[in-house]
Amino acid sequence: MATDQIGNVAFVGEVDAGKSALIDKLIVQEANIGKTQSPIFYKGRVIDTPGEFVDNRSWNGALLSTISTVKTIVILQPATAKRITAPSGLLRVYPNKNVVGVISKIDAEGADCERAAALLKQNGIAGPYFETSIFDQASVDRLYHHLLSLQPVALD
Ligand SMILES: Nc1nc2c(ncn2[C@@H]2O[C@H](COP(=O)(O)OP(=O)(O)OP(=O)(O)O)[C@@H](O)[C@H]2O)c(=O)[nH]1
Ligand SMILES: [Mg+2]
Repeated sequence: MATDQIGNVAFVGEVDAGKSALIDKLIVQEANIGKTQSPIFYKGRVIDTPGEFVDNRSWNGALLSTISTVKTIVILQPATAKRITAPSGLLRVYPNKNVVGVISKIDAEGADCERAAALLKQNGIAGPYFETSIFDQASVDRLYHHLLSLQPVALD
């Protein structure tokens, strides 16, 4: 088990995309896997955001200010979704951040990874994409190691 913790990263995506469940598998934390009501800041600046921040245009501003301080944004596109999870153009506000595309819930019924990848690509999110299931730790670990390589942070 790695001793390093990922940090300096915000997770965004529609309601039920699987952000909180994925963070629960990625970092050691006080479990918080119910409905996310407001941004949650974990050690090392790992930020969980509520899906409403992308789903409701009127909260897009709150999303932008919440993620303004992190270096990396992880955008979750559920393999089950038929539409893009992030409003087009929203993530282009910060051109200097890393944007990592994650195709989540790949084990779920109706999952279609190719459709999810096409949606991410159409919306300007570059690959490679990380396909994850919270029931497949190896898939979570691949994302973990990528995030670590982007943001090697020394934590107390
Ligand atoms: N089958 C499957 N279910 C998942 C996966 N990830 C999350 N879920 C389930 O999807 C539901 C929503 O997951 P959350 O992590 O709470 O979703 P969220 O993106 O944090 O949602 P909000 O907090 O509302 O924005 C929960 O019932 C999870 O157990 C996955 O990889 N596979
Ligand atoms: Mg949540």
